[in-house]
Amino acid sequence: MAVRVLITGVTGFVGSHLAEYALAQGAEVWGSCRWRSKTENIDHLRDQLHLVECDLRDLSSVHHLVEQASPEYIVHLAAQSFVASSWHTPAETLYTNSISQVNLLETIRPGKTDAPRFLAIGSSEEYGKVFDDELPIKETNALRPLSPYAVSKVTQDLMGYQYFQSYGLPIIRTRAFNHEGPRRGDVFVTSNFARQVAEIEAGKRPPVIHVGNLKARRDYTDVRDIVRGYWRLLESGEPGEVYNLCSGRAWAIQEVLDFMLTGSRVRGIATKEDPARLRPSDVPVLLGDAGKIERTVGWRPAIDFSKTLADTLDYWRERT
Ligand code: A2R
Repeated sequence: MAVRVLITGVTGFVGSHLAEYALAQGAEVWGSCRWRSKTENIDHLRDQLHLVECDLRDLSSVHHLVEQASPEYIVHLAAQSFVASSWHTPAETLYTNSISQVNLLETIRPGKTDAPRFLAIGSSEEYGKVFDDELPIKETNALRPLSPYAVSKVTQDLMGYQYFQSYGLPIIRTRAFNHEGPRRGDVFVTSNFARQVAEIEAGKRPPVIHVGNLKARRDYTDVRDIVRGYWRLLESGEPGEVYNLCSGRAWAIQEVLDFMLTGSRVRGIATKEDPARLRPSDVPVLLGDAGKIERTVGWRPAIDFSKTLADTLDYWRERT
């Protein structure tokens, strides 16, 4: 019998890749979307997915969603996912990210003996301020969040811990570091650079790339590796535990930019700093240790990040 998986936020960047992966594993895939959700990421999968309309902030809609899908696995991806937006909408970010998850957990709690295995999606942003002697970051590191988004993810993470402790729900918590690839929203830096380069190549904008903080260093993994890791955790992660997903190598944003410029078909593209792209406090370095997930479920990334960047650039070239 095919395993039934419910993916909240299936229309999003990660959701669409996870849906592809789950279908390839032979799973029956259910997903939540909103009436206004853009479906371009999943249009190619439409006839293989069961879609249920649901705003996760509404408890009765969440009851309906879970009843319809009757899942054995839930991957709760839906969120206000963008750090930069969270500075402008802190209340909405905290509300959406915490209330959506508590609605799901309250819905599965009464039948806890046969409750679905639940993946709570945190983020490396939860670590926030990290000192040099704490690198690479293990799951035991202190959480010192530096943005409203990060606080919302700490809330989701600790809520997962509390529901596991209080009710024994099979909740596995994740803290993925940056993940990129085709379909990434253009508000995220790698995708944004790729889109700008593709538009310059197409003659749609002058040969100048607008940039923010190029010094920040991030641990990047391909989204296709991340969803494979999520699936391994669904199958055999330890409930109550938390897992980093990362590559263990940090790229400066400057290196990402250099890669895009070198790969561009236009020579001599200039860069210009845009103050609107700088944040009130930015995490300088995020570099993770993926030893725990590797020991537990045998996962490690397989796709080189230069391929991720090249595929992202091609994605924007096709769309431009
Ligand atoms: O905003 P929509 O309608 O396009 O749908 C987004 C969905 N979403 C919601 N779904 C139901 N009720 C809500 N109140 C609600 N708010 C947002 O979450 C979309 O389908 C998904 C977010 O997709 P992306 O922004 O592309 O996020 P991404 O990169 O796939 O991140 C997945 C997870 C998130 O928890 C992030 O915080 C984490 O990975 O890094």
